[in-house]
Amino acid sequence: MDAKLRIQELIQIINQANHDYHTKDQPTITDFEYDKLLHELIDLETKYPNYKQTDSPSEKIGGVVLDGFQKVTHAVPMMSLSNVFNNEELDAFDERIRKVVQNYSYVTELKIDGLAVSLTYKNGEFLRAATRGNGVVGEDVTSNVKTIKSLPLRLTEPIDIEVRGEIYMPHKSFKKLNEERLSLDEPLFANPRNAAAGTIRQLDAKVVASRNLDIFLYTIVDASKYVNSQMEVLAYLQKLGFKVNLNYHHVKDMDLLKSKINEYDLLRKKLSYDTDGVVIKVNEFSLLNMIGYTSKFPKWATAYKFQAEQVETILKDITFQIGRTGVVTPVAELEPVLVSGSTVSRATLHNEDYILTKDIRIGDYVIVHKAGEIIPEVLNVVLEKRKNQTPFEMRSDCPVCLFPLIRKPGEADHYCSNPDCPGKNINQLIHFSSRVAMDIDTLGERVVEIFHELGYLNNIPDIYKLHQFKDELKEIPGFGDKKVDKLMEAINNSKNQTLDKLLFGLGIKHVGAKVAKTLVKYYSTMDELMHANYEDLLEINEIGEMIAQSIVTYFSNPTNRDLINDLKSLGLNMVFEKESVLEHAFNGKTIVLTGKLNIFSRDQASDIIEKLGGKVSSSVSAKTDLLVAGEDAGSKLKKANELGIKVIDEEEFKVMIDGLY
Ligand code: 1X8
Repeated sequence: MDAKLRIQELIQIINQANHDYHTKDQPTITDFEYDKLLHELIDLETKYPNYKQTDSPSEKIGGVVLDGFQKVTHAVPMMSLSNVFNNEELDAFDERIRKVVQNYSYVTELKIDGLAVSLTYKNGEFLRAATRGNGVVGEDVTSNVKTIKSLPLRLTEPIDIEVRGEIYMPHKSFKKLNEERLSLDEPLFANPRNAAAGTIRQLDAKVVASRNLDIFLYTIVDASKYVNSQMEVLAYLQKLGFKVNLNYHHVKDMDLLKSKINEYDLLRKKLSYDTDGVVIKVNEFSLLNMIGYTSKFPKWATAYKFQAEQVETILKDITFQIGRTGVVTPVAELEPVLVSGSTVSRATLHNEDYILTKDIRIGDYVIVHKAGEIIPEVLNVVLEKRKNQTPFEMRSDCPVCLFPLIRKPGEADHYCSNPDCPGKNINQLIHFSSRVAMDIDTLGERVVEIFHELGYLNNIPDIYKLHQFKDELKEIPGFGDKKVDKLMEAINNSKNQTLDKLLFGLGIKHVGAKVAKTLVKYYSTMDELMHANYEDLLEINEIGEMIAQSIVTYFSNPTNRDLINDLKSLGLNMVFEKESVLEHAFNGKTIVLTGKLNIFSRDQASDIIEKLGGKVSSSVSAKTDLLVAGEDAGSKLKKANELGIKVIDEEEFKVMIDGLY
């Protein structure tokens, strides 16, 4: 078959399969068949780029990397909605409408907790997506929105139309993303809405494609050009191929409206995405202008807001847990309850101050929720239900080794004072060998615990001495020749692990996976980092006072220095092999950014400099090689001139990196 025809045919089949799966939730082909067809299409498009079509599903893979986002002025502003929180306020909303018009009905729809976008189609083809922004001016996020699987790139009719809806992150994708971030010691997104908003502002569309955002459409701009009511809008959007949330109802009186709202409140707990209320709109378009608008909201619509998911339960006990840094954390032992879809029986209480400030006591009724939809947390106490519980007192000794706990001035955490605490050590070992750190396959949590119990593993260097006990290990029930040999090989291989993974594995406070990666770019050997001083560390953009202090404190401790020296003599890699950095003028140079940049954001400019092998510093000194001065540059520009340091403006900067980013 002719390639052009086959491409057209494949696009048609795959788009239909996409629509069946992502929009209608009724798959018609298997994942395997889908992947096969998509591969065939991508192969053909690579061979015959001229035949690539604008609505090709291969467009959804991402690939565009932007410098920033263009501003978009909305032809019709994107308004927000007024809120009501109870039935009295809902009645008041209805009465204001009833004063103006009589024969009207309402449409109820779920309020999706995501971010609003406006999509423009021309001749039925997807042209542009813009965020709400401040309602008047938003940002062009077309290449990111294009990656959303349920979004049609071509409508079923060749019309010009602008539609609006909500982009959201389903719970499953959110959980996966946060679990990944947790394992990398990166800050968690507080909720799916923040995660969706953060994702849509990613510059790399491939990252967006990997995070599985989705979209529900609910409005047409200038809808009365096409249809006469909101019920018809929802039907027409579906006909055009859009994904519409099907939990909508046409309601004709207030009693029915209120009982529907109660139904929605039960329903939303079972859904796979966040909703924060019910949107209530007058259905008949002919009445809307009569009811009118305030400066911010339409008067013919409102949002009935739900209470956030918080659950009451009994705090049965407060126990204590030691982590890999030696911090002892109080943990709430709860009467198990269902919170945001899973049973919670333990929750963090953070530290002594958290408990005392909220006056949390054993035996109290407490309110729990899931921070970032993952970490169960006690929010507060139901004081009305308190009987005669005794106030909390922080434990004074380590739950594992019984050494005294110490709390340093200015810190909220309690530490075990035993430098060789077995509780701390075992958690350190588990972290060190984990996949995200040294990645020692088969040396998982359970194996570490067994070896520790039997006295073979007490600290990190012991891992690299295990081979001395190979014969003994093979005698442990469940181990045997093969398993031990495999473990020895994995341990040996881990000696060549990259320096950033080793650094992360050491468990230095505040040095997560990302910080470790940054550090090795500036200090490419362990020795250099060990001798780095506080001021030098602070020169690095991403390193703040807390991290810098923590690194200096760690390496000034003789126990830690001995540990590093041990690991060095055991043959661990202590050098970071730079990936072949382009030989660019920025390579090895210390560069300062100042003033207002217009083409790049600060973060982008810093990123680019670092990718080209330069260091970004925040202050001008004799060590500075180059100053990039944006608009209204002030004291740093003056100082650079005084020191005779080379200064370029943003345009020159752009020229210097042109073609590279
Ligand atoms: C915001 C939202 C609306 C709808 C659903 N979710 C939202 N977040 C809807 O109409 N179904 S309408 C809206 C707005 O007008 N600001």
